[in-house]
Amino acid sequence: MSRLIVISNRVSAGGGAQGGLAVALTAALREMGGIWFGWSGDVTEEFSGHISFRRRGGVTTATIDLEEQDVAEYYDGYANRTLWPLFHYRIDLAEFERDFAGGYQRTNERFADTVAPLIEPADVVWVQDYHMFPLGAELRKRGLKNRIGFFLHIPWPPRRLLVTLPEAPDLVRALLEYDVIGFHTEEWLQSFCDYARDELGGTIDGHDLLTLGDRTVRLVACPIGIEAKEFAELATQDVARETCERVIGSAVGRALIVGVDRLDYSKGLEERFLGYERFLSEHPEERKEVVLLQIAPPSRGSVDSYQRIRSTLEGLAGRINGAHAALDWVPIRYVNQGYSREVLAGVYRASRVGLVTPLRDGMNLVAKEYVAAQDPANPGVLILSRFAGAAEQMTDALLINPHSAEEIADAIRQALRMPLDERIRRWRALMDGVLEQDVFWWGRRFTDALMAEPVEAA
Ligand code: GDG
Repeated sequence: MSRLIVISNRVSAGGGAQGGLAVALTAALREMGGIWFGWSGDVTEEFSGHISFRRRGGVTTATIDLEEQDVAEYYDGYANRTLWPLFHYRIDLAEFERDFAGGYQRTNERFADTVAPLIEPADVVWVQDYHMFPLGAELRKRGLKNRIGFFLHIPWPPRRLLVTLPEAPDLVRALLEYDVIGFHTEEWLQSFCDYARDELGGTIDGHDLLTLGDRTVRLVACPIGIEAKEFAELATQDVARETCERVIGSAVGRALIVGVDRLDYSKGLEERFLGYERFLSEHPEERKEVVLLQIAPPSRGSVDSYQRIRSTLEGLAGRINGAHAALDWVPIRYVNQGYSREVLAGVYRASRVGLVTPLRDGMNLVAKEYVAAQDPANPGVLILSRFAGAAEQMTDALLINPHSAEEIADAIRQALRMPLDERIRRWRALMDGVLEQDVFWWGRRFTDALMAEPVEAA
C-alpha cells in the first residue's frame, strides 16, 4: 500500500493542546501510515536542511528549522499578514510586500529541497493549506511524478478580492501542478473556478475538472470533520464530567453561553460581544439568568492586527461588564488562555448555548465539537454564523448573520427559550451529520480522490 506523506507548515507536537487541523491530520495519518513533514517551529541561524525525525502519538514526524528571515517573511509575513486576511475577505488588513512574497517562495523551495528525497515513487503526497500553495509545483520541478494533492483549510476569496493580490496568477498556476485540490465547501470551490476561468482563461469540464494550459486538476468539496465518536466519549469521562459540574456550579443556576476561539479577527469576537450586549440591553429581565464564557487563547501575537483585536476585546468586555454587572453577577467571563481538550469537552457540555459567530471561516471545528459534547437527553443549542463553512452542513443550527447584533441577540433569546423536544430534534440531526462526516470520512474522501485514476486533459 502507498504511504501517505503529509506536508504542512506546522507539525503537531502531540499532547492535549492541538488545534483542529492537527487533530484531524494525526487521525488521518494514524489510519493510513506515513510521514508528517513540516517546520519545527524553531529558528536556526543558517538554514541547513537538517531533518529531525520523531515518532510521536503513532505518527512519524520529520521537521526542519527555519531562519529568522524565513519566519518573518514567509510565516508572519506572506502567510499571516497577506494571505490570511485577504482570504478571509479582510483586504483592509492585508499587507502587500514583495519581500513577503519572495520569502514565501524561497521557504517553499527550501521545504521542497528537504522533503523531496524522503518521498518514494509509490507515495501519495498531501500538502496542507495556504502556507504551501507553490510546494507541489516545486516538487514537480524536482522530478516528482507522484500523486500530489492540496487541501485548503481557509475560504477561497471571491475573484474581485483576489485580483488585488499581485502574485495571484502565479499562485493559481502553481496550484494546477497538483492532481487534486480540496476545499471545505462548494462556495470556496466555485470562487476558485471563477478566478481560474475569468482571469486566467481556464475551462471547467463537468463540475470538477479544471484545465489550464496542459494541466488538468480535479477539484473536490470535502468538508473536514472531527473525531466525533471519540470526542463524544471524552465528554462523558472524568475530567470532562468534573469540569462540567464545576462550570455549572459556578454559574449558580444561570444558563451558560460558551464561545471557544483562537483570538483572531476572523472569528467575529467583537461582533459576538456586541450581539450579547444587545441581548442584555433588550431583555433586562434575562440579565441575571445568563453568563457568557468566552475562551480565547491568544494566537499570532507578533502580528499587529492580532495585538489590536486583543486590546479591543479587553476594552469591550470591560465596558460591557462595567455597564451591566451586579454585586453577584458578571455578564462576560473572558478567558485568554487555552485548556486541554478534556476540559473543553466538559465546558461545551455544561453550556446551554454554543455561540460560533465567525465573519468568515473555512469550516469551524468548534461548532462540531460543541454538538459532539452534548448530553443527548438535554442538549444545548448551536448558534452558527452563515459565513462559516460548517453552515453548509449544519443547517439545523440557528443560523445567523454575525454582523447583525440584532440577529445574534434574537438567536440567543430563541436558544434559551427553546423547548426540550426541539432542542433534541435539532441536536439529533446535527449529531448524525457530525458522526457520519467525521475526520476519518474526510481523510478517506480526499485520499480516495487523490488515488483515483489520473485525469486526462480535455
Ligand atoms: C483552521 C480554519 C478549519 C481552541 N481553543 C482551544 C482549543 N481550540 C481548538 C478547538 C478546535 C480548534 O482549536 C480550532 O479549530 P477551528 O476550526 O475552529 O479554527 P482554526 O484554528 O482557525 O482552523 C478552520 C480548520 O482549520 C480545520 O480545517 O475548520 O476554518 O480556520 O479544535 O477545539 N483546543 C484546546 N484548548 C483551547 O483552549 N485544546
